[in-house]
Amino acid sequence: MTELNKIALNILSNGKGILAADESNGTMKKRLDAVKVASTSENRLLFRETLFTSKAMKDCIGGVILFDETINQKTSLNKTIAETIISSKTTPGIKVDTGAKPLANSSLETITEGLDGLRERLKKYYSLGARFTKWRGVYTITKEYPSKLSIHSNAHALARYSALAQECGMVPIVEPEVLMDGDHSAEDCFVKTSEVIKKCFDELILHKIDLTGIILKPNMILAGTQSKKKASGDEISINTVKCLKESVPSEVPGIAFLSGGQTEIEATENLNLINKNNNTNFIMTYSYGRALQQSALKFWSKDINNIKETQNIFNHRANMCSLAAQGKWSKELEN
Ligand code: 5MM
Repeated sequence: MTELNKIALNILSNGKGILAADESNGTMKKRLDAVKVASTSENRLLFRETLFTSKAMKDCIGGVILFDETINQKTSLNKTIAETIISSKTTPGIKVDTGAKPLANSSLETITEGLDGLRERLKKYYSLGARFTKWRGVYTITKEYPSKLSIHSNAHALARYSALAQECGMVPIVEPEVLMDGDHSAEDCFVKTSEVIKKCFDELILHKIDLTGIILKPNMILAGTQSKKKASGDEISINTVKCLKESVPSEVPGIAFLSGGQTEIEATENLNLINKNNNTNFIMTYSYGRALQQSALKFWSKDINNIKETQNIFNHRANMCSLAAQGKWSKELEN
């Protein structure tokens, strides 16, 4: 077992998953504006420290994806964020892309940037305690998109990023996110997601990536948010497993889904069904941002010093996700 494989398995095994707390300041401002809290660095730290010191960190969270600002902050006890996360036997990780920018010659689509100077940034993050990294490519479904150009160029960037992360001793999370926005069908989502993921692995293999030392972070196979025909939980789970079985090489140790705008319950229920229908050797777990934080953030915004109750809400959500990652969740447990 390589060191990278060990890190990946540590993050994903035993019903654990990933807390995606890597919202850039722009996204965090949107989240905080929505609950009427000022988006200052102090408030961003206060909310995140509340989550990072909760009980669920020990029981349910194998890794936390951080944003650059957060990994450089110190907690109220004057500990670094990485130390705080490691003290729960959880692994700190870091988002290293610098965002999705308009793609030249297909400017309604995006290409994720951040390769310039990446080797040096990775070394700095390693010295700060990060042992895994994240890079997200974003794809939209319409009649003409995602274009071959966007599928190819984002896969190429994901592979170059992965090679640099592994060179530096860190596990790359490869996140090709096919967005839920649009009126496309679940069948369209299946076809496009399969094409996107297959192209990512073509490029990862070309760039000699150790596939046992990566984590794939894909979307589930869902109909678009404006589609008239929604897929049932059974359809979502069966098609998601089928898509991944056909598109992901068997050496990959695990898959950690993004929630992508599903409600907390939808994301939990679908993950549970995916695990019930999982006829692969891949670990299938969560790497949720909104579907782990939403209720906690809403409660916290009413009283930002009520750490205990905010943590209780987060603990519950993380417990539910952890049960879903083992196929042991049921609706009754939500009460
Ligand atoms: C946490 O949000 C991440 C994106 O932040 P920026 O847009 O500010 O870069 C995002 O990559 C996230 O990790 C995934 O999309 C999963 O989050 P959700 O909320 O979809 O589970």
